[in-house]
Amino acid sequence: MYTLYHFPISCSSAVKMVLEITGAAHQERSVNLFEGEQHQAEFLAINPLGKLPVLVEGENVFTQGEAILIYLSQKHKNAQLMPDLATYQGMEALQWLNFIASSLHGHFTKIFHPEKISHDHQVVIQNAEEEIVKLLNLIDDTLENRQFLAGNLPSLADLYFAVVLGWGQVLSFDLYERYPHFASYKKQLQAEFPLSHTLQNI
Ligand SMILES: N[C@@H](CCC(=O)N[C@@H](CS)C(=O)NCC(=O)O)C(=O)O
Repeated sequence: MYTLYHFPISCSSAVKMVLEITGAAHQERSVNLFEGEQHQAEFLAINPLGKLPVLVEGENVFTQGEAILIYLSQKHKNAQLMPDLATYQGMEALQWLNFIASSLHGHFTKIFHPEKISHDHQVVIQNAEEEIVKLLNLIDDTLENRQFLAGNLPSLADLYFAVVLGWGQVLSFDLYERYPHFASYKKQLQAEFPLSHTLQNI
């Protein structure tokens, strides 16, 4: 039995999707990021960085979302959420996962918390959005020729990107109007994983 520390709309939703898809037994502990529960002593005792997601399995406490996702994909191989990592396809899926979880998510974090970078919030937000646009352009170009980020099979990178698509409202433009492939991509992804309630509602 896993325990996921989770807040809907946060990146812990990618882990939630994987738990739903694999059918792994799990329970949730809610950490309300809007109410600042991630900074309370009770949660900091579990993850001193005050970040979601956290996955607990028995005595083990796992942090860092990307690592958790890869761990679960390897433990629950039947779900086929990552190709064999020691292959070209596996490496490509890993690259995309890192692109989304680190580069793209990183720029969104600046928009969510501009105060951590500079008192000039507008400049931080504008610069971050410029970087996000470059990365989204690359994703949209990629989806011109393939169904999913790493090819014609979905992977963890797509589940993480689905979560990021849910953050579009913080941008100054409509994601689905600007990027012609995103709406059909999301539909195809949802069709691949009907068991994930979280993905269906993103
Ligand atoms: N990649 C890092 C960062 C994850 C992250 O940024 N989590 C966000 C939610 S999407 C969070 O918990 N933010 C709370 C905060 O920064 O106060 C990790 O997995 O620990």
